[in-house]
Amino acid sequence: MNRLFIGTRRYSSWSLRGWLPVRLAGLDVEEVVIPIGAGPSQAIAEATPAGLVPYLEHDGARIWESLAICEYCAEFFPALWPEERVARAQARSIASEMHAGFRGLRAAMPMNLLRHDYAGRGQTPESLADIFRVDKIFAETREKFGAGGDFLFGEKFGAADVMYAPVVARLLTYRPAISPASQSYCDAVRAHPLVDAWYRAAAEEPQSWVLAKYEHVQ
Ligand SMILES: N[C@@H](CCC(=O)N[C@@H](CS)C(=O)NCC(=O)O)C(=O)O
Repeated sequence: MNRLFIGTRRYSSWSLRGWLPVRLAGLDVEEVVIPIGAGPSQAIAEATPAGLVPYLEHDGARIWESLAICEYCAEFFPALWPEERVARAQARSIASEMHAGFRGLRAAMPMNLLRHDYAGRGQTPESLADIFRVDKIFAETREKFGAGGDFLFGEKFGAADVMYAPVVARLLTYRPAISPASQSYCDAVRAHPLVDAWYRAAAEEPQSWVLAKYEHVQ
């Protein structure tokens, strides 16, 4: 059975990083949504190898970790990574940097897609340092590799954009000061049809999945 396990769309930033490449690659999978809870979920622990979503089962392969899901999807849809070697190296580096880091940002500014305005909240020295670095990554990457396109590596929305899409969601909700170039990138990511589809599905989720800890960020 081909299945993609994801968590609550409004909060689960890692699930978005798994879902986007699966959809970009056009894999035919059934989506299984397991609502995330205030603490670790027994249902997620039972359904997935590492007790984490996203988790993909596809034609006998079992893949967990969002970056591994990106790599798996790129086997079917190589355009997830830039074709050119130097650009591809940059894409892999910034995607890995996201996957392994930015803990200050993630802790202080949890993703909440349905909160349209948390302006000024979540600003800690650590989150602001991470945002400074993200802003630099967006600016440098687009300047060197963007070729005037909307996304990090030009016209194609690829794996690096996937890894930063939940960061963009946070920047749009918490509205820290970012450069105009980063702002226009954020607007382009938000307007991408798949990102928009994820937001619309998040808005359809039941009220009973709302978690107080993500609704009262200071
Ligand atoms: N490094 C993992 C992180 C995955 C992760 O932390 N997922 C969270 C949801 S966003 C989760 O499943 N938490 C366990 C739970 O809620 O029970 C990845 O890249 O996929």
